[in-house]
Amino acid sequence: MSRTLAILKPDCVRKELIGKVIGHIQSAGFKIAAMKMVKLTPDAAKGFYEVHKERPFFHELISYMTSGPCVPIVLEKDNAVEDFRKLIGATDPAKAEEGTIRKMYAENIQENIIHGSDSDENAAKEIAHFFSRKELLEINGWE
Ligand code: RTP
Ligand code: MG
Repeated sequence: MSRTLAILKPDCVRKELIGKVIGHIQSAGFKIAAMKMVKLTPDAAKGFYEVHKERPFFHELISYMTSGPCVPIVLEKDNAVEDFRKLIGATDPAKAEEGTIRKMYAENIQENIIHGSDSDENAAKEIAHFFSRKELLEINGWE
C-alpha cells in the first residue's frame, strides 16, 4: 500500500465537479485517507509549486491556485503515485487519453482540475504540506 496527494483545484470546486471527480477516484480503487477544503495563500501556493518558480507560467499558476478553495486529498492504493497519474491523464487535457479525469473535465493546460504527486518522495512532502502529523495520527492512527 502506498500514498499520493491529490488536489481538486479551484476550477474543480467552482464547476461543482467535486462529487463526480471523487467518484472516479474511488471507482479506480483509491481509498480516501484524509481530505479537507482550504484556500491557499500566495505564499503557500508558491511553496507548493516551488519547483516551477523559474517557469514562464509560474505567476499565472499561483493566481489560479489561489483563486478559490481547493480540496487536498490523501489517497492510498498499491502503486498509488503512478496509477493516480494515469487516472488523471496528461497535464494538457488536449493530449490526455480518453477516459482520464483531465480529458473529461479540464479546460486547458493550466485549468486542469486536479493535481497528483509525481514521486513517492514528493507525495510525502506534499502530504505534509497540507496535513500535520497530529491530524494524520488523529484521523488514521498513522505514526
Ligand atoms: P500537477 O503538478 O498540478 O499535478 O500537474 P502536472 O505534474 O501534470 O504538471 P506540472 O508540469 O507539474 O505543472 C503544474 C501545473 O502548472 C500548470 N501549468 N500551466 N500554462 C502552462 O503552460 C502550464 N503548464 C503547466 C498546470 O495547472 C499544471 O498542472
Ligand atoms: Mg507536477
